[in-house]
Amino acid sequence: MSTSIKDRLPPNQVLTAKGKWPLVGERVPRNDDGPWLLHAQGLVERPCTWSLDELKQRYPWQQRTLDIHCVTRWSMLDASFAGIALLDVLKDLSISPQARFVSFIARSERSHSTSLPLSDLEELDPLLAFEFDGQPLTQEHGGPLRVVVAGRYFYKSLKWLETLLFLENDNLGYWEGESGYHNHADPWKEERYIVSGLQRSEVRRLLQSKNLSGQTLLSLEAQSMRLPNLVAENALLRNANFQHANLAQANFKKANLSNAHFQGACLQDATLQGADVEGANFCGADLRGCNFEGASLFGATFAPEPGDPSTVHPAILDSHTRIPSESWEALSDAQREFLRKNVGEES
Ligand SMILES: Nc1nc2c(c(=O)[nH]1)N[C@H]1C(S)=C(S)[C@@H](COP(=O)(O)O)O[C@H]1N2
Ligand SMILES: [Mo]
Repeated sequence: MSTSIKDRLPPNQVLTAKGKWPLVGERVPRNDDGPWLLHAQGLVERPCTWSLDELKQRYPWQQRTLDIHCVTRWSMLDASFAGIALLDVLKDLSISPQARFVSFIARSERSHSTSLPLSDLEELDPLLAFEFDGQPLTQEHGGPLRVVVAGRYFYKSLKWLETLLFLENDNLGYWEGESGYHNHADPWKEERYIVSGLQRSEVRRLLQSKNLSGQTLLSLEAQSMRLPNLVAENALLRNANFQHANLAQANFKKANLSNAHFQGACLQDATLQGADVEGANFCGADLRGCNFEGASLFGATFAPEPGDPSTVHPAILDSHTRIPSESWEALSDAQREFLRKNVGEES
């Protein structure tokens, strides 16, 4: 990897395999036959509505080549988007002086949203994108119209934009509220998560019971703990720190372990079936007999990436380790290569 590419990767991000753009979050917009309109509402002098054609005619067309950084650790460099600048649209609106935030709301079943402070817009210069790589955005990637905010984790880039809502007080976005994603989201400062609100004593009690099933414990600290046979089915354990922990035969079925740290952990005969391990790090972990069937592996790491220090060791696999090759798709080239050599035949 050339130094210039490394300089463009924020801390602890990995490049997606070439030409791969993972799908994250909602897959389809709300089922609605009406024409696609964009609304500006809330603290504006006059609410506005545009059709997509009006937007394209009215505002200068912009081509941007941007780097995208997903909170689950994959990055896509030099993504080429085209559309119009949000700042150009805002020039046409008289936004009330007491407005301090814009909430982007999606035409989606759960009215998915995310927000930005108005004071950050000048610097972030969000694009209202219609095209990717010279083609209309596909529906699953937010077509016909999505927000693209370079300089923030990709959850700030809303798919299927329908409403710009101007607010005095912030309206915390869907992922920011549901999953503890950091509301500022600067990838260069690694602002991924806010930490769990649970008391330390409560966390300790749960760990001692060895049963975390169904619990939500963001950014759990369990480094070097002895937790063999831990049961954590369906637990929400984003960003958990399990480095060097003993998790032999642990049951993490359907758990959310995105961005969890398993470096040097023992996961012998553990099951991660159906788990979300996006962005999780398994370098140096003992994965003999470990089962990843049906797990989601976007951005997961099992072995050093090119340029990593020599202190990063690969995971230990054996013929009983199950990492089905269907799930290798969105891994980086280096990770797929490692699995190809070490999972034996593509199981
Ligand atoms: N409407 C909507 N927009 C969304 C999401 C979502 O679930 N719904 N997920 C966000 C997240 S977490 C990411 S990483 C990107 C993923 O966009 P992609 O599926 O095109 O890669 O969209 C963001 N915008
Ligand atoms: Mo994301």
